[in-house]
Amino acid sequence: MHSFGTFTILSLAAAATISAAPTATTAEEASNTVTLTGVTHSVIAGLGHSLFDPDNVVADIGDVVEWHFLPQNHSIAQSNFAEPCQPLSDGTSFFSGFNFVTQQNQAPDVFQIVVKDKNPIWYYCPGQIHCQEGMVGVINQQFDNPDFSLSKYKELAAETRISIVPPVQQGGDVIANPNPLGGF
Ligand SMILES: *[C@@H]1O[C@H](CO)[C@@H](O)[C@H](O)[C@H]1NC(C)=O
Ligand SMILES: [Cu+2]
Repeated sequence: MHSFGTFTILSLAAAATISAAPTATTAEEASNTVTLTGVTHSVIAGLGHSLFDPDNVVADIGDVVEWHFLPQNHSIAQSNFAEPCQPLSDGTSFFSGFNFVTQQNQAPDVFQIVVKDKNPIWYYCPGQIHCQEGMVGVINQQFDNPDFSLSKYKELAAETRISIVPPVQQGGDVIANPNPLGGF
């Protein structure tokens, strides 16, 4: 019994090491909690070097938001409104990892998330000083509340000194581009 306990602890340690590696929520897992609508919103990451286009997306629950990556080394990470350029403090931020490096044209892979509720989703590129330069975006901004606008979020982002890269890739899927012309 005692040695079994030791074995269990070792197994848990091994499992903990594995789960620290990048993981992804699949659309299949997501569809357990929301019904997918089949609608995809494409966003270009890296337009004019460091912008998102469109940077303001209105999506329904069950829609997919899909980022396509232009040169050179961009990434997608979730923040809250008041603290741009850094991940959520509760560790739940989605983060695509830096998996889209390309010197020209768009990267072969895209990043997808499923919209699970109608709350605003604020996000940024944690590469270099892109967030400070305005590489930020929102899904489902509340347009009737000017205190929480995308332009205000950009102002707050420009005032930060550095960007923080989230520690864990999670909360979405990195997949081969299913929609090469999406967003272009
Ligand atoms: C992309 O940027 C990230 C964050 O700065 C860095 O860790 C990574 O090495 C970069 N990748 C390449 C290929 O430059
Ligand atoms: Cu970037």
